Amino acid sequence: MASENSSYQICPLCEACCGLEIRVVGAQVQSIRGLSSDVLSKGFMCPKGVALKDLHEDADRLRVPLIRRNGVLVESTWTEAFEEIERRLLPIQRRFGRQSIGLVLGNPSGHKPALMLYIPQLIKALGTRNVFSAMSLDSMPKHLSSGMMFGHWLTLAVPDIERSSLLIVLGANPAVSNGSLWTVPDFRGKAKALRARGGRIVVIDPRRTETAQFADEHHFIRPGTDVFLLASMVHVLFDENLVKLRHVEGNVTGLAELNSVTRRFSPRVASRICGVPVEVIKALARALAGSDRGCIYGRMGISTQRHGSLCNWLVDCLNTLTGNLDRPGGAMFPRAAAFSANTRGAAGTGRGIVVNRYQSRVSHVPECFGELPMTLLAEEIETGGPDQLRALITIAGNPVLSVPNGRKLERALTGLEFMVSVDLYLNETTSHADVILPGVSPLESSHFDVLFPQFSGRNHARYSPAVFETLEQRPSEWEILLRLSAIVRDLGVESDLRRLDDEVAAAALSRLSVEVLASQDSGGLVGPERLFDLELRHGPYGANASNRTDGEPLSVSVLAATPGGVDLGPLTPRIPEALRTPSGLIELAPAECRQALDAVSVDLPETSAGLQIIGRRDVRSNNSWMHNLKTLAKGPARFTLLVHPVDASILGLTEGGSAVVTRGDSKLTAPVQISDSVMQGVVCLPHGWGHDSPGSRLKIASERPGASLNDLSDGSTGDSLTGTACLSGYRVHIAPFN
Ligand SMILES: Nc1nc2c(c(=O)[nH]1)N[C@H]1C(S)=C(S)[C@@H](COP(=O)(O)OP(=O)(O)OC[C@H]3O[C@@H](n4cnc5c(=O)[nH]c(N)nc54)[C@H](O)[C@@H]3O)O[C@H]1N2
Ligand SMILES: Nc1nc2c(c(=O)[nH]1)N[C@H]1C(S)=C(S)[C@@H](COP(=O)(O)OP(=O)(O)OC[C@H]3O[C@@H](n4cnc5c(=O)[nH]c(N)nc54)[C@H](O)[C@@H]3O)O[C@H]1N2
Ligand code: SF4
Ligand SMILES: [Mo]
Repeated sequence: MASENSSYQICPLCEACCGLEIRVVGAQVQSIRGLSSDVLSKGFMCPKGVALKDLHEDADRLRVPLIRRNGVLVESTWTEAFEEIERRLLPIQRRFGRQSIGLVLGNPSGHKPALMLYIPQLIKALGTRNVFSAMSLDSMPKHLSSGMMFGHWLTLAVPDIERSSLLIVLGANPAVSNGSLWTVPDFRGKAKALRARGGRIVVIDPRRTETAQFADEHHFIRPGTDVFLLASMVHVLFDENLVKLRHVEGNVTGLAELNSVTRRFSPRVASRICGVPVEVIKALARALAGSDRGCIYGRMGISTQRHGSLCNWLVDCLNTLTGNLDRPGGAMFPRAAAFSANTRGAAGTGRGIVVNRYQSRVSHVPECFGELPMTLLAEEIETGGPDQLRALITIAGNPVLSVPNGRKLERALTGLEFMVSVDLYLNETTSHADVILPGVSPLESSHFDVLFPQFSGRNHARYSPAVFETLEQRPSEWEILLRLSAIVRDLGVESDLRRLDDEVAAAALSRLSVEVLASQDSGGLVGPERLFDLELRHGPYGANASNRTDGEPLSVSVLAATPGGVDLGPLTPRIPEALRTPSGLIELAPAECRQALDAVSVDLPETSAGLQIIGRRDVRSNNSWMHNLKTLAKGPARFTLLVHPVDASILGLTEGGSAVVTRGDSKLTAPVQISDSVMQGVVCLPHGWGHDSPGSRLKIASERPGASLNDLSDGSTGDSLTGTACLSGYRVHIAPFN
C-alpha cells in the first residue's frame, strides 16, 4: 500500500495566504484542509484552496511546452521551445531595439515567489520600458498614494482588525475576496469577533455585499464618486475641530494645505454627487474621530476609478487626522521578516518615490512604479513607428479577459510578430502565443510570501517546501525565467543557469547592503530558497537584527522545521521609523494630490442615459482562470447580471430571462438576477468570464462560458494620477434579450 503522509503548503491563490495541510497517498492528493496550527490562518481556508487538488490533476493544465507550427500549437520538448524563442525573439530585438519587446505580468506572478523574484532579472535583461502588470488594473493608486505619504510604494497601512472597535469598509468586499492589500484570512470570523466585542462595521458600496452582511450599517454610494465622500469627511474633521493627531503630532506635514484643499467639499456638496446623506457623512467623520481604535479601509472599488489615487490618499489622511494611524486597533504598518524596503537602510527617512521617469510612446502617459498602464498595451502594439511593440512575453496573465477592451487587445495580439507565454493553460490570451512554457502546479512549488507579510494584520513568517517534486526533466518557473533572461542577453539556450542565479543572489545582497564575503552562509541553497534565506537572515528578525532579543533568528531552515510558521506578534507602532520620505515626515498633502483634487469639479455631473455597471467577485472563482476546476465550477450560475427590481420593471427584465448589455458597438448577453442588493441605477456583472474562445483548451470552463465584462469597456478612462484602469461605473444600456 502506498504510504500516506501530510505536508504543509501555503496557498498561493489569494492574499489571505492560508496555511494548508495536504494529505498525500503515493502521488495522489487525498485531502486538503486548513492547518489549525498555522500562526496566521489558524485553520481557515476557502473552496479555492480545496481546488488546488483539481488544479494539480486538471488534464487541461499544460505540462509540456507548445510551439506554433503552421498555425497550430503542438507539443514540443523544452529544448525546442527555448531554441524557437531564441530563433524568433533575438532577431526582433536586434533589428528593432529593446523597446520592441514587451512584458505582461499577471496577478499570479505576484503570488508565486519563483516568478516574482526572478522577474526583475528578466526586465533588466530585456532592457525594455514596456512593462505592464495587473497593478495598473488594481492596486497602483494605493502604491502611489502610500509612496507619496510614507516614502515607499509598499509601505501600506492595514486595519488592525483584531483590536479594532470601528471598521469602515469602502469599495472592498473582504468577506469574498479574503482581503486585498490586507492579508486577513477569515475576515468573516474576525468581523464577527469585532462586533462581539461591541465594535461596529460600516460598509459603503453600490452593492449590499457579502461583507455588508457582517456590518452594522451599509450605505449605497454612486460608483466613481468616493472622492467626494472622503474629501468631505476630511472637511468635517477640520470644520468641527475634530482633528487630533495624537501620537503622530510631530511626524506630519501638510496639515494646513490639506485643510485648504478640502474646503470646497462640504458634506452638502458631496452628498449631492455621491448620494450618501449629509448626516451620514458627518456621522462617519465624527465616529472615526471619536474612536480610539477605528480605521477606514478602501480597496478595488475606490482604486479603479477616475480619482483612485485621491481616494487612497484621503483614506490614509482620515486615519491620520483622527489619530488612528499607527495605533493599535487603527491602521498600522506591518514589519515583515523579509523583502521589505521599510525595514532596510536608515530608519525614518529616505529617498521617497520617483514617478514619470519616462512616458509611454504613443500617449505619453507617465511611468509609475517602473511600469506603464495595461490599458495602453494595445495601442503600443498597433501604432507604427520606432519602438513599436513587436513581441510580447506574458507571465501568468490573461489580459484578453482582464483588461478593459479585451477585444481590441486580442486583435492587437494577433498582429504581433512573436509572443511567448509562461502559463498553466491554453486560454483566451495564451492561445495567441507562438510558444507556451508551462509553469508548475502550486503543489510542485515551495512557498514563502514575498509581498503579503508586508500587508498582513499580524507579523509572522512561514515557509512551505513543495509537496511534490517537479518532474526532473521540467524546469521550475524561476529556471524558465532565468533561461528567458539568458536568451535575450544572447548567452545562448545552453548557458549556465547557476551563474545567472548567482547574479540574482548578488543583486539581493547589494539591496541588503551586505558584503558578499560576509554572507556566504546560505550553505548550498539555490534559486528562491537562497533568496528567502538571505532576506530572512539579514531582515529584522534575522541573526543580525539588533532589535530582536527573543526567539531563534529566522532562516529558511528554522522555518522549514516549523510547519505553520513563526508568530511574530501583533502589529506595533512604527512611525517615524518606517517612513522613507525625504522629509522624514508623513506627507499629508503631496503637491500632485492637491493639484489633482483642485481639478475635481464639484458641479453635478450631467446625467446621461443608461445604468452604471460595476463588477463583483465570487468565493468560487479567481479573476479569469479558475473556472476550469470542477469543484469550483459546479453549483448555481455565477455569471449573472444583478438588476434592482425598479430598474428591472422599467426595462422589462424578468428573473431568469436574459438581458443584452450594450456600450457603443460592444455588447454581451447575460442572465438576469433581480435583487435589491444592488443600488438603483446600477447593475452588477462579474469579470473574468468569456471562455468560449475557439483556441482555448478549457473543457469545463467552456461548458458555462459567460462573457467578458471587459468587452464592454473602451478602456479610455483611467485614474488621474496613475492611469490605472477605470473598471466600473461607466454607463451601459440594457434591454431584454428576445
Ligand atoms: N472588469 C474588471 N476587470 C478586472 C478586475 C475587476 O475587478 N473588474 N480585476 C482586475 C484585477 S484586481 C486583477 S489582479 C486582474 C487579474 O487579471 P490577470 O492578471 O490577467 O490574472 P488572472 O485573470 O488571474 O489570470 C491569471 C493567468 O495566470 C495563469 N496562471 C495561474 N497560476 C499560474 C502559475 O502558477 N504559473 C503561471 N505561469 N501561470 C499561472 C492563468 O492560467 C491565467 O492565464 O484583473 C483585473 N481585471
Ligand atoms: N474569491 C475571490 N477572491 C479574490 C479574487 C477573486 O477574483 N475571487 N480576486 C483577488 C484580487 S486580484 C483582488 S485585487 C482582490 C480584490 O479585493 P476587494 O477589493 O476586497 O474585492 P472586490 O470584490 O473587487 O471589491 C470591490 C468592491 O467595490 C465595490 N465598488 C465598485 N465600484 C465602486 C465605487 O465606485 N465605489 C465604492 N465605494 N465601491 C465600489 C464593488 O461593489 C465591490 O464590492 O480580491 C482577491 N480575492
Ligand atoms: S482564502 Fe482560499 S484561495 Fe485564498 S489563500 Fe485561503 S485557501 Fe487560498
Ligand atoms: Mo487584483
